[in-house]
Amino acid sequence: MRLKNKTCLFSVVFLFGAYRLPAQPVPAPGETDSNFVRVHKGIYSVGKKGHFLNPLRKVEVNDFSIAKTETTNAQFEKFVAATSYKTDAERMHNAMVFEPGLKEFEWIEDSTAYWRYPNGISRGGIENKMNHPVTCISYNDILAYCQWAGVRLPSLEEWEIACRAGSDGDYFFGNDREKISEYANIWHGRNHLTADSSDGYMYTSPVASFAPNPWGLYDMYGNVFEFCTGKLKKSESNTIAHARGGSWWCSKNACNFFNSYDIGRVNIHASFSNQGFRIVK
Ligand SMILES: [Ca+2]
Repeated sequence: MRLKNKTCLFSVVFLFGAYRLPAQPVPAPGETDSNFVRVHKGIYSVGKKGHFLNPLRKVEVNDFSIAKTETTNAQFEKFVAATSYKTDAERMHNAMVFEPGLKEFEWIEDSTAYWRYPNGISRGGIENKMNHPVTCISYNDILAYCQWAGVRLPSLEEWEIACRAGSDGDYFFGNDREKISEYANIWHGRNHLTADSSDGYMYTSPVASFAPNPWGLYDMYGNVFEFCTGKLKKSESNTIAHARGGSWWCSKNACNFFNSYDIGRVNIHASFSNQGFRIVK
């Protein structure tokens, strides 16, 4: 059921009671080392000269392994099957969904939407999309998944180091934005008033459908925004989380965050059909 239209890519919603997790996290099936890229301890350059939120600087990180792909519906389903976890969207009925015809940055709050029906029941489920990234899950839900799977999210810096793969331009492929279509599922339409499937996908695409970055990581730009841990400043509210890399919804004219430096902000209990995650261990 459609409730109301809202102009809010980054919504503010309310906090519900904490979900109690099983005491013993178990490894998520299918997550083997071949699905990860190892990044070595070292000092790396991140940020962009003159960028207000993400200025050019050096950061030091320890070794970490980051998933080659975004976490899929199939992987999230195993978590739910093992724990009977209820996502924020299922409990709060606050998920934000999209359909063509909406103005820029306008989304619809849909009480029927959650990860199995990421754009609402009327727009179909994920039965044939089990290899697509899971969406309509909140940062809060993702932390629960990570605890169960014995993994974690990348920090803002780790995500960018992995995304850049040693590059220092706006994109891991240089500064020519026109090449984005080789690497990312994004929105190519001038606006969101009419559908755009010109790259094969209007909503999410199966993970690894486009070319990877030089380190073998897929969908670092586009497909879904990827949540990261960390704050942009110490005073930032604990109800705000950050996500990077842009999504299928993002276009050149609206939220062109499919790059190596931009950082979005989202309430930790908000659920959108263009938000997902990849894991680190
Ligand atoms: Ca697309």
